[in-house]
This record gives sequence, structure tokens and C-alpha cells, in this order.
Amino acid sequence: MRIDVITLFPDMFKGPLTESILDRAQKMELLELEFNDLREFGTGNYKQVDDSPYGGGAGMVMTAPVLVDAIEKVKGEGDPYVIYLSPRGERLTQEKVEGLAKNHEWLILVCGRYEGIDQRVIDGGWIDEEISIGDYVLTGGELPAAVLIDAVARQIPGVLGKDESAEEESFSESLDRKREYPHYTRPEEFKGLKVPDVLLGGNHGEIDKWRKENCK
Ligand code: 4GT
Repeated sequence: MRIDVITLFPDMFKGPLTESILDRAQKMELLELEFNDLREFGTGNYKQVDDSPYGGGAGMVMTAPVLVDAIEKVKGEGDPYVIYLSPRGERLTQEKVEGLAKNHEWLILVCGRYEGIDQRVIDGGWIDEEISIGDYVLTGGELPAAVLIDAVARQIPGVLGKDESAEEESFSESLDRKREYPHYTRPEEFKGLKVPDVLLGGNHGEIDKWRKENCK
């Protein structure tokens, strides 16, 4: 899968996406990430990307011409699925994550800053879907985009190691796609706290039953 991010702060993505599983996924060419600096599409000597809001009020709004120019240049002749990360969007759920990974080979993620983007970018059809990662406001769409990339990438076949994906699979449907039961590892007793007996017994039927019962 290819994911293009359009952002004023491409460097924000370096840390979280260049370690561990996501780093390996990119080296294996299962995941291709491109960070497109919106500033390069800005207008005038100051490469302006924002302007004051019609109707007044605090803050600035990202302008439609700059955003649409960036989206269209990144698209080229291709047909990516364009997502705008926004607190007004539909909630990102595991179901939505799996749908994105399954149905799209190429995503564009548009990250807002300031008060957000000119509504006409959305209404004019340049955005296919508006997604929120939760009911709170952040300073920009970059962290939500990184969250979406992480969640979608681990659904790409081959990205997770064999053990990780095998366990995921055996649990998926029956457990509402999650496997959020409590985990334990050595030592068997830690400061008087014991590992549940059933997990030490090796009865996999009983272990599965216990995990399902204790799954959130
Ligand atoms: C929260 C979310 C998000 C923001 C979220 C436009 C300017 C939006 C700042 C941006 N806050 N983006 N995607 N909950 N802030 O997903």
C-alpha cells in the first residue's frame, strides 16, 4: 500500500513511522510512505497557505487553492482515496481500519492546521472521507494521520510477523477483531501477584475460553 501525506510538518512523521514493524514494512516494500510538504504549494514570496476566516473570529484557515493544488499534484493521473483527518470526521474504528486496508491500494492523508481547511475542499469533492481518531481537539492532523497509518499498515498481509498475525486471525471474528485480553509473562509471581493458573496449565481450550471471557 502507498500512503501520501500532505502536511506542513513532514518531520513530525519521522520518529513514529521509522521504527520497528513500520520500518520493516517499508524496507519490505509492503508499505510506501511519502510526505509532501504543503509549504511548497504556498502562494507568493511567503509561500502562504492560510488566510483569515470569512465572518471573522480567531485563527486562520488553510486555503482551498493551495490544498487543491497539492492534492491534484500528488494524485497525478492516479486514483487514490483521499482522507481529511478532522475532529468533525467519522470515528476511526477497527472496522474502518480493516476496510481501508482491504479496499485501497493508495491513500492520501490531508493534515489540517490552524482552525482547519476551507470547507469547499470537502464540498467540492476533493476529499473522499473525513475521519476523526477521537472526540478531542489537537493542534493538527499529523498525529491522527500517524495513528491511522499505524493501524492500517498492520492489516497489510505480511507486515506482522507470522506469530502475531496467526494469533490475530484465530481471534479476529469471535472477539470483535481485537485481542485485548490481559497478558502475562515471566516471572510467575511478582511482588505477591500471581499469573492466573489457567494460563500456566497448557490447556488451550481453557486458555482460549479464559481469554474470551476476559476480553474487553
Ligand atoms: C483532532 C483530530 C484531528 C485535529 C482528531 C484542523 C486543524 C484539525 C487542527 C486539526 N484535532 N485534527 N484529526 N480527533 N486538529 O482526529
